[in-house]
Amino acid sequence: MSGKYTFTMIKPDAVRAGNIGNILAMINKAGFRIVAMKYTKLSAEQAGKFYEVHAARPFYGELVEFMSSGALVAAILEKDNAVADFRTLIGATNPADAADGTIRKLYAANVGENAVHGSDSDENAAIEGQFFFSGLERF
Ligand code: DAT
Ligand code: MG
Repeated sequence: MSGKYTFTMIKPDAVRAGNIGNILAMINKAGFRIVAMKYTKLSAEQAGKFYEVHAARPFYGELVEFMSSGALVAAILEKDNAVADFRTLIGATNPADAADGTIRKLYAANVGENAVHGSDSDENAAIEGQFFFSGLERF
């Protein structure tokens, strides 16, 4: 079982498609509480830093360009078993492989532009949350 917190972004493709409300409704319905949230945009440098672990991957340049291409919604979410349950809610990285009813199955176009981010561990959830939010921005 994972801990109580995870971190998410509603990515620029989903923002452009007008799906912020639909995705937040699914997050709420699945039982996550919003601890922190902001509507913001990353510079290429900031997106590069956020995805630094993927720097050696062939898609890194594309990923950084996409994640800095427009506004996104960043949030810290709370629920028992948050990391694992949120990964279940969003579905596989490639929407073609994502289960029916998942956020990526419903709203993602392809593996590169896949609508939402979800942390992959408690440790990364904490690091990613700190990237966007101070202690004063958490409730
Ligand atoms: P996830 O977002 O499901 O945790 P990841 O951490 O492996 O997936 O990759 C981070 C992001 O990088 C992913 O959401 C979209 C992009 N990405 C991953 N694999 C890709 C690929 N094969 N081609 C293009 N972009 C990819
Ligand atoms: Mg990941």
